[in-house]
Amino acid sequence: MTETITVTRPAGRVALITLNRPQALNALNLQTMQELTEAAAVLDRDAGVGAIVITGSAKAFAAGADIKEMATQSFSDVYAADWFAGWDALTRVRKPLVAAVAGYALGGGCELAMMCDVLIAAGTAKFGQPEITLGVIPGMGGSQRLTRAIGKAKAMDLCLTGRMIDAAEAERSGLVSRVVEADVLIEEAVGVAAKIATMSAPATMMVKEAVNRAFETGLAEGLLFERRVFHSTFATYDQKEGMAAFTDKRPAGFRHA
Ligand code: CO8
Repeated sequence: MTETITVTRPAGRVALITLNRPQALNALNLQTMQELTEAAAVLDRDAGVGAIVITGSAKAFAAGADIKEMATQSFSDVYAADWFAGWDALTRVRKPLVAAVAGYALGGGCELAMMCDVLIAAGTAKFGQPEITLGVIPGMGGSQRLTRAIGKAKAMDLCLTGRMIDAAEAERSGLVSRVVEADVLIEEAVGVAAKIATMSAPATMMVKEAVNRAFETGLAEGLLFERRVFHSTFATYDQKEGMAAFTDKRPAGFRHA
């Protein structure tokens, strides 16, 4: 039984996952992450499903990660729990994912849409990475997938200013593949998924794998990531203790936090 999403089967081999936290504009809390990734994994294993559509409401696809849930977390909390790493499960779904976006797709909402393979927007869609206005940066792939999708100049613009772009600009930028009227969004997205679901199942998975390969990181990026994480260890007690213990020639008393 899920509380933050609903799962339906609107057409033969198509499953539709609808985010369902209207009171929070579908803000993505940990429960949503768990329910959505689990539902997608179950559908991925279901031989009767050929493609999966993910959508929100008319007002909001998702207005970001849940700020109220995050607000009081410490560095140790988010680091130890590896916040947002659970979303990676969605990118391991092998069947094509179609995002149907109406209204706000902000922060984690934009990042969730970008984890999908085909992104269809209603004319009402608004995309943005407003994390900078909260004093943080994108944490679910926004700085990486957005840059690959729309290029450095636009990604820097969106991530540094937090401004929103409308569906037309998102299409011009290459973020979305089609823009449709809001009242036919689900119908169109389900139609695209139904068409994909008629194709060879292994071929659709191979296309997905092949296109996604184009997004894989190279050595330089991996090294930069490693270096930045290395830098962040200097925020911990254990780095100070470990290095002091070396100098003092004694065993380190790590707190692991
Ligand atoms: N989280 C929690 N609650 C939210 C969120 C959110 N992201 N967005 C909206 N809500 C809630 C509001 O608080 C409000 O609840 P309540 O009625 O209890 O006050 C309800 O949804 C309705 O929202 P509004 O009244 O604000 O609706 P409006 O139509 O006036 O405004 C907006 C709509 C413009 C979308 C506005 O709600 C907004 O700006 N939301 C926040 C958008 C945002 O900043 N998103 C990015 C979040 S951060 C993120 O996604 C990644 C963080 C990565 C950090 C890494 C850390 C490890």
